[in-house]
Amino acid sequence: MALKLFHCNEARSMRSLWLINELKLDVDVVLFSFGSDLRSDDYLSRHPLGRVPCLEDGELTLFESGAIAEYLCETYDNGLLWRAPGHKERPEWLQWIHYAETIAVHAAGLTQQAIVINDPLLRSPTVQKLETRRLEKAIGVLENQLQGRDYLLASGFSAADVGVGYSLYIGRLFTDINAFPNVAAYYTRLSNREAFKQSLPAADAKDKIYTERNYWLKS
Ligand SMILES: N[C@@H](CCC(=O)N[C@@H](CS)C(=O)NCC(=O)O)C(=O)O
Repeated sequence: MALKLFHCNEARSMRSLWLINELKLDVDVVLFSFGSDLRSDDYLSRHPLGRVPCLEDGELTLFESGAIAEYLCETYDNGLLWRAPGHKERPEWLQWIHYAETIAVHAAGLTQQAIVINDPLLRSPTVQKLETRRLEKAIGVLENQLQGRDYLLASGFSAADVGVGYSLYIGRLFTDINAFPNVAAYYTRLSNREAFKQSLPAADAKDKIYTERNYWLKS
């Protein structure tokens, strides 16, 4: 039976979709608009906060993109993306899977400031500055980690790169990642992957969260 993924274009559910595509699994994508679609009683019965992603696999319903990544790897991995318990890179793999959210929360805060809060007068330049600085600090950690290697783990590409790669997909809209040469090259490497491209919004998608390339130029 196919997996079912509740998804909004460019939201954290893109992580789950990208990983499902890397694993070449069958999936039915339920595509929601970002906003009121997520607050139906039906959807709230799956995700109590009405957020994405949410994954259904048979009887199982699971939310939180990091947990979904771990579940998909331990259930369906083809031997490449998981670092199983006992693997010497296991602790590091877990660390980077979850570090993805450390980056994403700053990008999400900036999304709220630049997009969700419609009225520019209600936005806070102080919050924007602070979140941008914290985003850049978090990306700086990747810059060091990627010195002399192509992916976060020495052994190569893994699900951790999918999680972090999504965070950079959003983060690069709020700061110039070219200031971090290792990260910029890493992001290019990730965004050239077929599975990444398959997780992007359709060319004619109307429900995109991000309609501009450089939100940072405005703050
Ligand atoms: N830590 C959660 C975050 C989930 C989350 O906040 N998703 C956002 C999209 S990126 C969402 O659904 N927001 C809708 C809302 O807050 O109403 C995860 O990684 O799954």
